[in-house]
Amino acid sequence: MGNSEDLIRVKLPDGTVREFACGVTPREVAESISPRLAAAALVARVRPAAGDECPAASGDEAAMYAAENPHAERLVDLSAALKEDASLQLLTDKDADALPVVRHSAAHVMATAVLELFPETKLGHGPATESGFFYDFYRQTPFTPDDLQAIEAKMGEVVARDEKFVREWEPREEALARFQADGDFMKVHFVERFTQNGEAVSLYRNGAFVDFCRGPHVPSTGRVKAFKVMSLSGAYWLGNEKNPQLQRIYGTAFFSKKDLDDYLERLEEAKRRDHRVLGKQLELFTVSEDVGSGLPLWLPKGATIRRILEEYILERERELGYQHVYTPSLAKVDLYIRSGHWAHYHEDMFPPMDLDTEEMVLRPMNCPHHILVYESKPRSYRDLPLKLAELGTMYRYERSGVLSGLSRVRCMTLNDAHIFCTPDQIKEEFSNVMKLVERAYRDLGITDYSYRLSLRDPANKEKYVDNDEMWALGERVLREALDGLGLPYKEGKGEAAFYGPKLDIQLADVMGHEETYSTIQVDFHLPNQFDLKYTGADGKLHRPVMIHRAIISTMERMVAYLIERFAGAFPLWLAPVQVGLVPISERHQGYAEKVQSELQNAGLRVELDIRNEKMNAKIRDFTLQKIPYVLVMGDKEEAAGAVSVRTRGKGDEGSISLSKFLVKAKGLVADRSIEL
Ligand code: TSB
Ligand code: ZN
Repeated sequence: MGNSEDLIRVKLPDGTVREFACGVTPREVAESISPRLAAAALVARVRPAAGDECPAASGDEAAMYAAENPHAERLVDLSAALKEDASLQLLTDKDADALPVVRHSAAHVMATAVLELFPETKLGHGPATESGFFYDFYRQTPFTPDDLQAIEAKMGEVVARDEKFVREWEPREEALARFQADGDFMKVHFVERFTQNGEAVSLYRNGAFVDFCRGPHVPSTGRVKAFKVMSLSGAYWLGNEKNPQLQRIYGTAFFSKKDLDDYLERLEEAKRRDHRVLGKQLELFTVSEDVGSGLPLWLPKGATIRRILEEYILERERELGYQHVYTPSLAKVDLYIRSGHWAHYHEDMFPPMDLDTEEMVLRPMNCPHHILVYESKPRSYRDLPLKLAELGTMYRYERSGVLSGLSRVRCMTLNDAHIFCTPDQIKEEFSNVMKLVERAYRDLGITDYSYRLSLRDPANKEKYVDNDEMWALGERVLREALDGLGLPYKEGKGEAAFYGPKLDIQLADVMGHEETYSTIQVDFHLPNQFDLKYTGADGKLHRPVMIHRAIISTMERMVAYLIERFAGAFPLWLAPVQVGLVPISERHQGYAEKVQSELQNAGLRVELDIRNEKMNAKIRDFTLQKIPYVLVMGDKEEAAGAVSVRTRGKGDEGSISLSKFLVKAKGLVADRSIEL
């Protein structure tokens, strides 16, 4: 496709176009620009000038091995020959897109090390993942922790040898015969699945190691600068338990030692905050196999936090004119057929219960029930906006692989409401909901959040109501509201509810992993399905619009977040036990009980430790429970009507009068202060 027989035109990111001999490599182009760039480059991004502009294939298994689309933008080795006019960008460790290439190259380094140490091992595949890479191995003997260490050390040697990654081509039949002869059953499968008869298959060699792979890779093993072997898990070949069990070794790699260290530090921090660990340690919740996965049991202390949250949000909603209802957690299947849940949300529902007279189903959402409350009497424009709210318990059949502690469960209670309003009222209601979200986040100490406009995936017909006009309208309304409030947002295709687009509010954990918490959804579908009406000022019947909204998400997910946000050290107003009391000896127990009842009468949650233990042991136990205040009482305190205060995170703050302590503590609770 060059201008003449032997020349091609290469367009660089600054817009300049240069001519090179056909077959020039990105490395040679880089060298012609600057030796520094050539040395820093890891991989090249190429977009053929003649090509359509379809985006580069993503890293899933198929894309890794499938034949390259010659016209797509793609990443290529620095040693790849360029044979047509193209735009070219050289990626260095400044480009996030080069990181998966480093990680996949690290997977080859790992496989090299494994084969050197354990030559009988058979290779599966080794893709980059969001947080690193893995490689699947088949070997009868399980790898031990010592083996993993040896593998990591050997990887260090492979990196130090700085072997070039060289791409080679082999006729398919020869490659297959070789893999077959070696018993490489997984490679045989990949070659058969991802290449065609008569083709040459793509191999990558470094030193003596060869892998069937499509690439690209960094230029040499030495460019894998910072890596770590992380963990080992089992996986069945092709996910089928009848197949041999593979050993999947996970690793991670970064551009630099510093990036790796930062990541490992964050990982430690995440472990320290893990709500599943803290939930156990602080006695907040438990999951019992006798009940089932995804069905947590709230222990008294966790239930206390939840109750406070519930009361908090109910109070805010009452102030804003919401009306609270109670509705049952199940309904006839017909209700969900009518709403469209049955057609579009079936997979997320528990199977129905077949009763003699009817079929019932656990509700996956509360909306249909609230719609029936709306319908319980004729409504006029004067009733609107009508805001029906409920801490609604619902059930979703989440796949067992995605369940996690409290953050993703199968039985959940949502701070739910459905606002029935006229089209004119949408904007104001939307903005009121946003204000409430911001208020609640402020009170809960949540500062880091982002907005996502969740749209449907128009290609996925089963998952969404099919009505283009309605989707366009919902999207426009949300965009206008967002722009009106000046809120920055990103878009999430395929993240909408089946009945309409959503504005989701995303919170990230320490590892940067995002989940949706608050959500506001504009819905033109359900009012139609249920033929909802109100009498307008004109005396005629009109169709209301529905806004679905959740402020503090499900109690489960929000408590999971708060546990991690505060690493279990809750602000005073949320702490299940706010004050721990430690009498210095038995003879101070009477005074301690007096202090206890005084604090309790003031509405504080108090625990008195009367075990026959040393004072220091009691203080330590309260401290481990992350209780905000520990009050110690001996002769001196009793005589003065005082308490000796140990504040969480601050230590011994000396004696103050009980009344002063009370005023301070009550003030912090009333202000919902984050600090003590
Ligand atoms: C807001 N009908 C609407 C409602 O009126 C609705 O149910 N929306 S939802 O499907 O997006 O769910 C609301 C919120 O529940 C989500 O934003 C999310 O924060 C939370 N949630 C969803 N699934 C789970 C789950 N499996 N475990 C815990 N919380 C969940
Ligand atoms: Zn709803």
